[in-house]
Amino acid sequence: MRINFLVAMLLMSALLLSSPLTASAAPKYNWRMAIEEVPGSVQDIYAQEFSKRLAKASGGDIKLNIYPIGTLGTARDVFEMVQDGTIAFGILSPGNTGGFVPENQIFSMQFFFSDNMDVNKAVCQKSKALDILKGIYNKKGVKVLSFWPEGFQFWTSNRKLEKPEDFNGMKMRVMPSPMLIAGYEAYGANPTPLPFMEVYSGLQLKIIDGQENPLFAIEEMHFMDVQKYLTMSKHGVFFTSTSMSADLFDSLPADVRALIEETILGMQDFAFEAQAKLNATRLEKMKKETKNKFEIVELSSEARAQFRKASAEVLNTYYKLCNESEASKKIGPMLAKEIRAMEEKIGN
Ligand code: 6CS
Repeated sequence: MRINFLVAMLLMSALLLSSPLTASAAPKYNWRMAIEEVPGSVQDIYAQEFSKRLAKASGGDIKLNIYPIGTLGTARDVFEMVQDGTIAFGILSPGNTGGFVPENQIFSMQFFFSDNMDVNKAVCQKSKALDILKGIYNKKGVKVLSFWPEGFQFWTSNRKLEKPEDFNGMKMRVMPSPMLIAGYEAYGANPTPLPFMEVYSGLQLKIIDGQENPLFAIEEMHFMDVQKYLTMSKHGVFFTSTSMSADLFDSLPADVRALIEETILGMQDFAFEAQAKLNATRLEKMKKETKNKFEIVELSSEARAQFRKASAEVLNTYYKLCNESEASKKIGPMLAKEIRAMEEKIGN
């Protein structure tokens, strides 16, 4: 009798433990977040941390499910899914979305931002020009919670690139932004837009001769295995944004909106440190892995001045691509002024 009672108790506790009643309550907000990069990337590290912080700050009410590039489509597909609210969050980079928000193509200007990444970070965090840009995104259904840099852009190629003429006729892969195309046309190159996940095979099959990306991405996508040269050009900055469906954001209670915005603010330093660490360590990793076969080309300040000069006129293309919109005419000069003012404040 006593043994039967004990067995019954044990069975009951086992049932209780496996019962859904004892499982933690389901999150109130179960959202999808798509990133444009692969697991282990800067965007992935950011999204994982953002998800943890949102869950903690909301006491488990918010759950993010993260989808790396390819799992929900291309970067452009992801923009449209955030726009129509199919997914809640996306890390959306201007280089991929200039076709949707032409004014964001100012981010794709070469030799426009600062050589001091702290300046670029500070401008992302407080900028009247970028507030105008955020307003344009908002009208298109996308709430930009923050813009942030993922690192300087560098060239990889199968020919040595030391002056603008070296780009002559070169099939340079770019993200699908008309501004990026204009930037390389100014050097005489033959720019070729291609989705991120097709770049490795494009280089391998010699459909393209070169591409641009931050160091962390060059390493994790193994571009160094199918390219001869890495030019330390720092010709641009890879900027991205943490964005949300604007309709969804607006439909949320004020306290949830505030919690999301506070969490985003707290992510600023985290994002900056993540990109700095990954870019630094992966350059060393590449050198080791390729046994220094990936030739590193340093650009002299004279060479950079030549590229800078060839790039300057592309600013006019920016205005044209924006149909000479009033907003673009404000954003261009305002942003340039903010960058220079920040350089004066904290150095260049
Ligand atoms: O080159 C590209 O297409 C990609 N590069 C990075 C660093 N992130 C996403 C983007 O699509």
